[in-house]
Amino acid sequence: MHSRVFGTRFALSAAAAVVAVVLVLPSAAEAATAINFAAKVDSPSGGSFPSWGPGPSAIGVVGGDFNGDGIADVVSADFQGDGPILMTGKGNGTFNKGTRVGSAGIGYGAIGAGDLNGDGKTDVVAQSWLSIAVFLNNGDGTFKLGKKYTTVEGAQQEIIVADADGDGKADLLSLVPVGVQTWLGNGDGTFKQGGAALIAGTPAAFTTGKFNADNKLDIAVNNDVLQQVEVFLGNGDGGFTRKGSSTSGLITEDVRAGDFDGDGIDDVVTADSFSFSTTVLISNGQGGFKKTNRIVFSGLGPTSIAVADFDRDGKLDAAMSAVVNSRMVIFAGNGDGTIAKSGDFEVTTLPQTPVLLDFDRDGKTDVVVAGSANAVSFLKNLS
Ligand SMILES: [Ca+2]
Ligand SMILES: [Ca+2]
Ligand SMILES: [Ca+2]
Ligand SMILES: [Ca+2]
Repeated sequence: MHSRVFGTRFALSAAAAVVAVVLVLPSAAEAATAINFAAKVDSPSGGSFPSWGPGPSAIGVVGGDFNGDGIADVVSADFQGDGPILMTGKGNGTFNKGTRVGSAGIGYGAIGAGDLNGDGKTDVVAQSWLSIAVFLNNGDGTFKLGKKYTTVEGAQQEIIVADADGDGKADLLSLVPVGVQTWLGNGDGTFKQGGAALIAGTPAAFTTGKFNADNKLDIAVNNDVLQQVEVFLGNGDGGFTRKGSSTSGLITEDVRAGDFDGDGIDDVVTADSFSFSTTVLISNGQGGFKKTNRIVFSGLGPTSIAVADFDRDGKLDAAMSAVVNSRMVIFAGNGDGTIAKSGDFEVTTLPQTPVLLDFDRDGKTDVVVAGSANAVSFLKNLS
């Protein structure tokens, strides 16, 4: 069932690409901007990840310092392999060959990271069709397999580490067929099932964020059936209450929170897979949205998006993978809730989740992305 859904998504994306190429060539207005990146530098993974192509997960790679040397690393899902892969950073934007985080079985397409047992070391969690696996970090980039939990994925797999109930212990939020399930952390790397955010439709992706003025963790979920983003305000106990919603694009594969208009409340940006658009929905501060800013034909096959301030002007920017032509599309934020496409850069084939961190330690946020060519691409920020 899963591979049928995935196959359909990709086939339709590819078909839509042919139409879009014809339509997009004459116009693509690009803003003048100070944001710029060097040509890609690839590091081979040494394995066969990520081998899934587009579809199964909104977040298939995460960044962080997993071996405690102060240099940013990446952990990637290895969908057809036996557990996630760690590639440690060399500090110059290149990475060492991958090592397996642990053996948990195949089908883990979604990855999350955070300190799950409070020892100050960044742990890894992965979601497959039917389970969640925990990998506890020994501190040197080796891990011990923790408990596994039974679940069922949504339209995609996605798992995020966050403190949903505000008790200082990391919790897990994961996509399920009816929305997002909370797993409350016990503080020792184990979890118990908590509240949920339920939607009428099929959830394809979600993001954590701050969608009203209180300090309880909120989330926004993309509903693939209604083609809209739905905001759920946190109850403070790991459960959520649905508030507003607004239309995103056609088959949105990813949604991320970020404050694009500088009012202190998160907005959302979506990668609209089948409409080839990128949509910013501006929050009203009460869990709803008040304005839509959409860039049409933003990229060929948007599949995943992430946010950061690339040029350090205090205005949030974004990077989006375009899977059909293997480009990383960069958007410059104007600070008023609008964004403009500032360029796109060649990356490895079938690029998935952009990871935005300072990988070469020059103080500027770079882009790293994994694709289907057994490599990660590094785009050095020259802004
Ligand atoms: Ca490191
Ligand atoms: Ca907690
Ligand atoms: Ca805002
Ligand atoms: Ca900026």
